[in-house]
Amino acid sequence: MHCDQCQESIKGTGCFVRGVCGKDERTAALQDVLVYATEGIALCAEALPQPLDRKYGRFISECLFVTVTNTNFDDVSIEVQIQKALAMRDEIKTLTGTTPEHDAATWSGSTREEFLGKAMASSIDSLSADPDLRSLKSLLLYGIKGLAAYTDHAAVLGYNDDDIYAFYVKGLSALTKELSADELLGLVMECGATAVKAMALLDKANTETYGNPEITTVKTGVGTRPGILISGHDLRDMEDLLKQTEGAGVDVYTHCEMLPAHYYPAFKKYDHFVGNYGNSWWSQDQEFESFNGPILMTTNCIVPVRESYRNRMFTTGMAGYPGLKHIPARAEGGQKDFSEIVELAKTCKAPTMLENGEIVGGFAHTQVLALADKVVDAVKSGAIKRFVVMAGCDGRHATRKYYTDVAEALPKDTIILTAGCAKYRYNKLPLGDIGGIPRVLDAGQCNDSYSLAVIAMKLQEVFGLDDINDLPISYDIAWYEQKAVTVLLALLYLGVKGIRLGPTLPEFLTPNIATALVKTFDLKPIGTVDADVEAMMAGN
Ligand code: SF4
Ligand code: SF3
Repeated sequence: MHCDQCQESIKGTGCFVRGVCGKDERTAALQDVLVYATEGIALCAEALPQPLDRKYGRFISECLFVTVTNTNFDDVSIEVQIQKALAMRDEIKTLTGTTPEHDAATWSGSTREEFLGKAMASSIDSLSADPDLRSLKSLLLYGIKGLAAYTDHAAVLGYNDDDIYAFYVKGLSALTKELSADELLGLVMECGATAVKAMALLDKANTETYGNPEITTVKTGVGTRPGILISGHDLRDMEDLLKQTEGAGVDVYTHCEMLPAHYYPAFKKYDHFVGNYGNSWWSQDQEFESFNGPILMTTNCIVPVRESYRNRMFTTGMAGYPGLKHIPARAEGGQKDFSEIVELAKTCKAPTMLENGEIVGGFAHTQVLALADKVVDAVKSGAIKRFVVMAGCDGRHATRKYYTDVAEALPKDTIILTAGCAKYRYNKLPLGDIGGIPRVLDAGQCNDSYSLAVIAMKLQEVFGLDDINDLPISYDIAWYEQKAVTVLLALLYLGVKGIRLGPTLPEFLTPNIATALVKTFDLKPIGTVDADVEAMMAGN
């Protein structure tokens, strides 16, 4: 195995024997083969007329989402997905009457052994013999993986964009071709452009389905009734679960990236939707234990499951873990059946209290723009000196304390704009407000980083600036998995310069490619807290 797709890959080289995430060699190989199978679909689909039948795009979204860090560790479900992918690829060949001359388009197999026999050909090392070209192809692939996750969420709510599906064909088939660095860089930028479309599509899907997020105070304590804990990013699962638990005598709590569900009007109406339990994904092994009731994991991030809660943890959607019950997909127009989870919850103890406070959030673009006059006045009067975007992912490493320290060290006349699970490093700190505007404005999940871009573009318009980089906004982004790569590419495509990226720059970037990105986009690694805060306050 060789995997280097996340920030926690073993330093300098990637993971070779077992991932820091818990992914073993066989699962890693099967995930690589699944990606390779989607490259085969894309290669064959180049001969299909556009727009593609959406079933191909939707299926590619699902396959790639399976391979996002911490989403699926279940070899059996990955094998089923590979079988379906090969069948789909062959269906396309029948339709077009042509077969591209590449192994990704011609190989066949149906058993685990045959799939594992393709591990070498599917590995990231086979993308190119040239380290810089392999680096660019990795950047493209990981960008497309995150894109696929967001596109899948939108599709679950009935929203699709044929341009995104067309880009899958272009981007994934490019991974099988010998292209120049300039051609690959062009595709990486096109991935950023497509990421903006995907996040806009998901924003539309979420807000048209569940309403515009509103300023909300979420409780972090617990009640006396048994609870169900729901984590991950899938709002449609949230909807089904809330409907099926109404009047059942159990409460529903969010964990990690599901916290922003509380901000949507469609979910606020449920009295039994009571609060958020715990922190970000990596502390789940302790928090799931003390929750005492069933846990539903709708997407990433799963950490190796402890015996103490194994029997009450469930996966659904693209998430999977060996030995856990998986709730099957909903029939067209129907709901998923969460009855087993609800019945189990009724037999469980209430959650053990971890804390008893509040988190304020719901500052997506409509809510912030509703406050635009107040925000603009505060900037003009000097009450707000600077905005610092600290969106992205959280992770296990102690070095991420940097983000807590930056939040605390920033002067009191700064506002932190956040989205994603990165927020757990500072969203419970008493940072105060500026004239009633909280100093931490949480737009929502990582995909809601789109909201932060919309807010920036609106401020640019209000202040009549030609360049988005002239705004008093700095970017201090934390990354972990591939969705953050996608968000980063979207920001670069939008012309944002001078982004700090940490806690480390991606290992899959070779020194040459990292230097090129630093030169073109002024992308920076993080430094010390004091130096970074001083530089950001000076507009650097
Ligand atoms: Fe290693 Fe990250 Fe890959 Fe897991 S996802 S194997 S931790 S690089
Ligand atoms: Fe977090 Fe996994 Fe990336 Fe959606 S839940 S931001 S890491």
